[in-house]
Amino acid sequence: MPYAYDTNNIFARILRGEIPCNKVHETPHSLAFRDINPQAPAHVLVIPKGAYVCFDHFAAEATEAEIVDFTRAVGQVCAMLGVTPGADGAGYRLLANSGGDAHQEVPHLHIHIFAGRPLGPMLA
Ligand code: D5M
Repeated sequence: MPYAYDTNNIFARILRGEIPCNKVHETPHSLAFRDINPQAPAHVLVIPKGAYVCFDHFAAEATEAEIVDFTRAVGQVCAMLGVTPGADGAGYRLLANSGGDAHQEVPHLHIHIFAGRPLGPMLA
């Protein structure tokens, strides 16, 4: 089934500059900004600039340039936040809610980066 992308979703509107965001990082194919409702001291969302609904849409249809750019952007943000794993116990959690059972609220692919405190065991 083809993916139906809602061009009026809130992240599409951020990408068009119609509403502001607290930008952390930008690359040719990706944008990172602070989550409006942070669940950790550092909570950043990384999105591709392309119109992809969810992770499997992106994985199937994004160009290799977009995939490399997006993957690197996530890593760059982790480095910028100073949370890459090290002897000090730092670390982070990545999450991409996709679809109804995962409670995806915004239908534009986004990777959550959570960091800045012990995050506890993985939730199902
Ligand atoms: O999570 C969607 C996330 O998007 C949720 O943590 C709030 C965040 N959000 C919603 N609107 C905004 C704006 N305008 N700026 C920043 N962050 C926002 P999901 O994974 O879809 O459940």
